[in-house]
Amino acid sequence: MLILAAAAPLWRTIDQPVALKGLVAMVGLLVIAWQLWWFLGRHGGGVAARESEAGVQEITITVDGGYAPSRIQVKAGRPLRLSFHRIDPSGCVAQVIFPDFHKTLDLPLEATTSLELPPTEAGVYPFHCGMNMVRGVLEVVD
Ligand SMILES: [Cu+2]
Repeated sequence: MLILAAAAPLWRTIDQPVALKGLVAMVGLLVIAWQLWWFLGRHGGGVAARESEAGVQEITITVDGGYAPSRIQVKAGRPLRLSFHRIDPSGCVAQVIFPDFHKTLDLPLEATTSLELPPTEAGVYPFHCGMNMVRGVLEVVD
């Protein structure tokens, strides 16, 4: 025999004050804005590489959920050595790619791996992880 439960609904709408609805919507918009900034925005100005006595520009970039610094400023026409120190176990950042230089660098965990780049013309040269999710920029200025 089939017994139908009394017509109590499984859930019911609890009406909330407009102010609370507005607050929840505002928080949602703030989270969206923060995500856009986090993934797409500029995070501060570039950090300049320092120059060794041999005239090689050098900078160490920490790889931990992102590149720190993620904007690197170097001078045009001088050789450059970028050292990546990876402490992030995520496989996402196990590679860094410099498309403009046709260079791909494997980054072993808990190690510092260096990439030498030839003297370059002024310009903006992005780099990114193997999946193009984590990004940085090399700014070469005259
Ligand atoms: Cu990735």
